[in-house]
Amino acid sequence: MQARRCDRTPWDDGRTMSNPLTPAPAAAASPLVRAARGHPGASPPVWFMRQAGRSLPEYRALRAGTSMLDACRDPALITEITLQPVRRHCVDAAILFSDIVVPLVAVGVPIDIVPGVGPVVAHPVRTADDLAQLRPLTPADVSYVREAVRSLVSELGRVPLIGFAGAPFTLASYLVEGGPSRDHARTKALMHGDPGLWHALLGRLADIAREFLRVQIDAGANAVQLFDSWAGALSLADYDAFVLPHSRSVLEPLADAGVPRIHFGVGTGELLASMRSAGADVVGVDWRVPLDEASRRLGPGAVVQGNLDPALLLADWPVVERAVRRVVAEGRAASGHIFNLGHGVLPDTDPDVLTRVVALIHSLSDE
Ligand code: 1CP
Repeated sequence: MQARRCDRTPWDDGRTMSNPLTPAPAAAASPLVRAARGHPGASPPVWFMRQAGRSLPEYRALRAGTSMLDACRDPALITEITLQPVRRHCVDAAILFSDIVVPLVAVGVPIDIVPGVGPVVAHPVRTADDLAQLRPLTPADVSYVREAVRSLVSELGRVPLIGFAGAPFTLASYLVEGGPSRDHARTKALMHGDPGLWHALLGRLADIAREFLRVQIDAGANAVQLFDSWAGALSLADYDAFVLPHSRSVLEPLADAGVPRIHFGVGTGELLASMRSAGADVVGVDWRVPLDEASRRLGPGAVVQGNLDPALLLADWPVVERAVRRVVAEGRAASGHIFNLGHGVLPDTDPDVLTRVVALIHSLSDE
């Protein structure tokens, strides 16, 4: 199985590496990694959250008859599904096909991923006894992830692979609620009602998330993203007191791992500066705050990722093109910009529009 070489990649367009003496593997010197380090090129590197998944007919065909969790434990399937959007769209990064609950399932938490719903937990975690069941993750628990990352790194060549994990708060929300939640009410009630148990739970989830990221980095992932998708449900005061220390304990110890760390959440306009202080190199921004305003809130030297509203991809092309150009222009206010959506690709998205967005962004370096 060979990743198709896209006809034209940002590596071939005449840009020069500012430090040609560094003997880094090609993926580690890619536009994505360079932008994350604050060395932007003429146009931003681009990938899409949920680029592997239901918008692709080849994904739906491959997944037919296999449950989501079984797919996440099969190195050959992980590899193929991860490569599909890279071949099709010529994006500047692959993201590992997995799920944020995979390491929890791997340590024995009874979770199923229900089609059309998401992760459902058979026995929600709400007491000290429940917490006692949550054991640490060891690399052997996720050997299929290590194997998939190794095979992907060799298939992808100079296209970087992004590994990921769920942040402690977002993982806790699924464990405490028992599944997807709109208001995260039980989670907030536990946070305020039993802060001791809350911090113990988040501490344990932070250890699991950090170990899961380390497995992926050790196997060759070129960047990692910490998804705190539901952090925007919190006030700044609650985020700072109950969540930030634990996200920091995931991200900070990985500083010396040598790969950029991206930290993303939805609806986090009020939390951006705090999220940056958790220690990531790049802060992901949803579509609610323009990237120039997000850069101002983040402070000097910040690198941003985002932030096209995924719903706009369902509009006519002139609307999409105008919005893409606006996001790229606003991203220039930051010290680096990785183009992405403000959240994941919606299942009804026409994949040809995604391909066209990538081509448009790559063409901007010629203007
Ligand atoms: O039946 C199916 O096909 C399952 C749908 C699906 C897919 C394709 C789920 C269930 N997870 C995934 C893959 C997935 N999950 C990826 C793949 C890599 C890529 O981006 O291409 C990633 C990065 C995730 C991470 C994830 N899972 C997050 C964080 C990102 C985000 O979208 O905010 C979250 C919150 C989850 C939980 C989850 N898993 C699946 C669903 C439908 C959900 C969300 C449920 C909810 O609304 O709470």
